[in-house]
Amino acid sequence: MKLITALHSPFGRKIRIVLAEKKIDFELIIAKPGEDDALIQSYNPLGKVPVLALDDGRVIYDSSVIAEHLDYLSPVCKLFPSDQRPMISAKRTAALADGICDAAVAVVMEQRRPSALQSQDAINRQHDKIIRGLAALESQLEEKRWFSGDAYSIADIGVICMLEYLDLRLPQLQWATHYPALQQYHQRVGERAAIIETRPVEMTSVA
Ligand SMILES: N[C@@H](CCC(=O)N[C@@H](CS)C(=O)NCC(=O)O)C(=O)O
Repeated sequence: MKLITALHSPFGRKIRIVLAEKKIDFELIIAKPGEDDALIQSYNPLGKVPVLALDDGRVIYDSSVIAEHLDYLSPVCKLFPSDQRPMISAKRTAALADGICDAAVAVVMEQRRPSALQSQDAINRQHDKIIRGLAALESQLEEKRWFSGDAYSIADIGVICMLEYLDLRLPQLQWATHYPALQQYHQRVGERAAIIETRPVEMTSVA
């Protein structure tokens, strides 16, 4: 199977972590939106990465669907709880983390426009989503070891990818100084091998 993604995409990183945790072999095709749009659009009409191209010709997107497919493929390191309540809780937390990433991507894209065309209102609206999302995750985590139930799951992968994407693209937020439970959680979970080996090169530590 082939994974088509940009290395800095938090959504693509989620899938690289899932593949590493589940020890599934794949071919990585690096494609950047804005530079490799024709290639990306040939797989996904939305022109977004990540995309997973299966050996039987099927193509899967978006990242949440890919992650669920990979979890179904291999029993190693089950990432989607099978019981309904923890499964919905894990998916909801993963959706919240993805939504924060969507807002962070929107801020970055707005800030890349010529300054005269940028809308501060649009930036503030996305920024507020990020802050509300982080506050919700902080209170959801409390003293817990994992976001969903008593095991590492897709929720944890989504949250870690989101936190490290904020460090990479919006370091001025300094989320770690405002959310101590998330900061401690990140220190601990960020030491997993699959997370270390997929970390963007600009980020060499979890500090
Ligand atoms: N919901 C999608 C989001 C994917 C996404 O927004 N990817 C970004 C890169 S981080 C992208 O490809 N953007 C290009 C575009 O929106 O045209 C997923 O989970 O896969």
